[in-house]
Amino acid sequence: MGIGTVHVLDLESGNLRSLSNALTKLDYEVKWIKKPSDGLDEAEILLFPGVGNFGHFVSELWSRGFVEPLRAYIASGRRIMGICVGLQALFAGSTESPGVKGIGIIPTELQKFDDSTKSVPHIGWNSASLTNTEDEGLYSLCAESKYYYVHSYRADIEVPVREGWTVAVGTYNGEEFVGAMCKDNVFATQFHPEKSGVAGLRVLRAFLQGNRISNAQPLQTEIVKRNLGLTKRLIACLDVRTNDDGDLVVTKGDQYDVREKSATASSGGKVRNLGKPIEVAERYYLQGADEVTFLNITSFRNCPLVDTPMLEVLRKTSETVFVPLTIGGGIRDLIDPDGTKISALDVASVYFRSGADKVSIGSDAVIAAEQFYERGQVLSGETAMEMISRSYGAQAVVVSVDPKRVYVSSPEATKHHVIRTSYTGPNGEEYAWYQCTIKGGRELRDLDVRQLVTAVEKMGAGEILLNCIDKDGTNSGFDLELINDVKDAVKIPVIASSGAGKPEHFLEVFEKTNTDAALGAGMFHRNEYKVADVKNYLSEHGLLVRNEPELAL
Ligand code: 1PR
Repeated sequence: MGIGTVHVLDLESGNLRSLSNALTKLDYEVKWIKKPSDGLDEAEILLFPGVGNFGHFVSELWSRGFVEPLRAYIASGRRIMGICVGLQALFAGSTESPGVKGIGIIPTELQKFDDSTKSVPHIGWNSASLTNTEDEGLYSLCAESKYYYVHSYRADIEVPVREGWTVAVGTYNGEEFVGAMCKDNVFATQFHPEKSGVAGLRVLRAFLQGNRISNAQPLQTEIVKRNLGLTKRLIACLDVRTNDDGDLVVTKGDQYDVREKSATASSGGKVRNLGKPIEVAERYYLQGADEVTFLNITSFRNCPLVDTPMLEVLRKTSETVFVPLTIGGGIRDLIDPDGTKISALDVASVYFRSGADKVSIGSDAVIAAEQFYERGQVLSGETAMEMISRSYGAQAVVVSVDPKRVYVSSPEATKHHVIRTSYTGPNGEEYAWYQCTIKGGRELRDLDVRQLVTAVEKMGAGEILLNCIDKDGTNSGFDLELINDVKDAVKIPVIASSGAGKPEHFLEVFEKTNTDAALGAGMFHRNEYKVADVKNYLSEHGLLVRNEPELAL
């Protein structure tokens, strides 16, 4: 028996499992409301979560007859908390979906972030700071904490403040936005408290308990100023597969070869075993990882979807790990061994329902991009990326890229986009292009990385996970030339991956490229460094990172 009951609006959008896990962790029992007659009348505390596209979400509210009952609920004085698009739906509308009316208790529209100087969507850990010195603190929001955001449209603070709302602000490269806001019985956060580690759980708990000014943080302008803005995001990645004994293990390759090298040792030739996925993920969460990514690296071998062991890994991990989880490997149209066809959208839905916040698409994205060019750069509307981002939002779709360097003597020697490289090729070549691969690097394709990333951005990808086969597992640092080239080509955030061997490599990639996030694997799996070591190092060198000062709830 929990300590209380909370009603949660369920419009089947995105990952409600994480919210439910967070509420279970806080000892609350969840009652789902799919239609107004599901108990909205008797609700005393209502959570109103939303993800994805404003128009899609708000149209669902209208078509299920929720708008008037929600207005009545709010007017009754009972507590309600909007989350992400749940906050946005309280506004009159959004330029994301012209003509679609929101609930409208704040008479202004959301605007898109300016993407001329920064990546959009705004993804990652940012502040929600009370900047009005009269404010006494709000539902445990802490000036020193960071919260997880993912959105492309922002609510301006001016109108809510004028309308008497208490507003906690975030800033993203000079643009301010509402991070959280409160007036009487209505509280809303643009960030995801259920994905914001301990800091987010504290906010959720304070709201559930009705402690509006609990743990009030005296406003210290210096702390607020120092902590403003988006942090550099650090991601721990777990390549997962079944080993020769049939166990699901975290592994790590050298340039994608995950088998032990020594043929004489007893372990020679076997799949490297670096731990159990759920335990390893929890360890990185506790060390301060901003996100955890699982890549099911042998996904191209068919097995029935419902038996995919990664589903259980996600379910269990999401019970204890309260930061975003990405799952990659096998996100494409599938045919189960019994002949049942399952669309990529349905595959993704199964993963979201099991606790994933994002899906990462590798091979299927390359094939889709090739077809996009064959059609003369025309969208089909039917690729996995397009379908998943239409239903769940672009932020839920990551494209994982596995490129290999190809050296050429001059730009004319290839039809592909080349870079001039300072690491010359084996025959002194000064130019290189990056060739896309599929099936974990096993198959080379006639497509360069720039063609791929520009095509998938058009198809609705929200983020690029940029691996590099040449650098993978080498501990020699990231391929800065590749990262700069890709950053140059797209507006969506890029995660630098492959080659991290020590904290200095993370500092280098953040200083010498505009990457939005960086990912490490081997150096963490081998216990050479903890995630916190990297964060401390970056912080000592003046970079803004998320370092939760207090881990106890
Ligand atoms: O093609 O959609 O089924 O997805 C398969 C996914 O599995 C892709 O994302 C692909 O990158 C990944 N994958 C396939 N084979 C391998 C392999 O290693 N044999 N792993 C593989 C790719 C890349 C990173 C790695 C970093 C950092 N792993 O996630 O962890 O390179 O490593 P490091 O810091 O130790 O250098 P699909």
